[in-house]
Amino acid sequence: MAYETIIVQIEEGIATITLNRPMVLNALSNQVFNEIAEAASTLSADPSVRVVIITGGEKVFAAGADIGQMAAATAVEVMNSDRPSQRAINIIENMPKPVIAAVAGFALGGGCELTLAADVRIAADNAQFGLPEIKLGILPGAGGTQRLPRLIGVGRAKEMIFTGNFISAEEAWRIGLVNKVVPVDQLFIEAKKMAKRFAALGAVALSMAKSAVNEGLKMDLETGLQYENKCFNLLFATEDQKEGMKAFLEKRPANFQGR
Ligand code: CO8
Repeated sequence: MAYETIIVQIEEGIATITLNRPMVLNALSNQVFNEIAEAASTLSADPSVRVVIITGGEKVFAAGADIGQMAAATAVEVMNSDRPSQRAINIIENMPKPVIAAVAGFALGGGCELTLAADVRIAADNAQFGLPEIKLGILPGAGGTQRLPRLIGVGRAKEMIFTGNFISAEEAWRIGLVNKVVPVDQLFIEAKKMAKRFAALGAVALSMAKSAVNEGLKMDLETGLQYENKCFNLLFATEDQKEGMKAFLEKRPANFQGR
């Protein structure tokens, strides 16, 4: 599929999805969400892709869902739409490989919510995060009311959701919303560095570890521990487990094949 609102590049097993609507600060129209969903599904199924980076470039991540597109919608239209935003963000969250959000500039509303579906968030020092939906008379409806409290705790999440205030990259790091803050000119270098570390590891183990965390968060502790145990057991059927442990015992780097 030829994309019009995103750019997809693949280099040495690392795929980068770049949001590309600079004139409207990468506002996320339904077309953008549909293209993200399509790209993420394609990259999920491509065994040569080990890690995915999602970014908006060095100036802005995304200033939210496209307000122009939503302004005149009726409740019935919104209810009956197939919710491209939720669908795309869920696909990103459930990709069977690590997803890194590399965030510069504004990550607002649906843009912030998109970053919450990534496994790791790296912020440039010019990044600003916020859920300003409340100021538009709506709420963060692309997962923000659910994923944000799970990530940073209920109190801080409610403050962000109820005030719509933007927070700096430093503050986002302090409250655990982002993993790392780097100078903006280092953003892609750091994201690639982390992606390369993931890419060198066993793809099946990474995928199972991601599933154990994501699915486990939906379960009570006892069920989650059982699920973790099943994932753990299954990894002993992989060549990567044999190779990883053999390499350790032979005091050499492991050569994982992703099977
Ligand atoms: N949607 C559409 N266009 C936008 C958006 C947006 N979210 N954000 C910015 N733009 C456009 C502006 O209209 C402007 O266009 P033009 O040049 O034609 O006037 C252009 O981008 C540049 O923006 P500004 O001139 O406003 O730039 P500033 O630097 O002055 O301000 C801000 C930057 C502070 C980011 C400001 O643009 C702003 O407040 N944007 C809106 C932020 C916002 O409220 N985001 C939340 C949107 S709602 C949402 O995300 C809901 C998600 C869940 C539901 C999903 C269902 C689809």
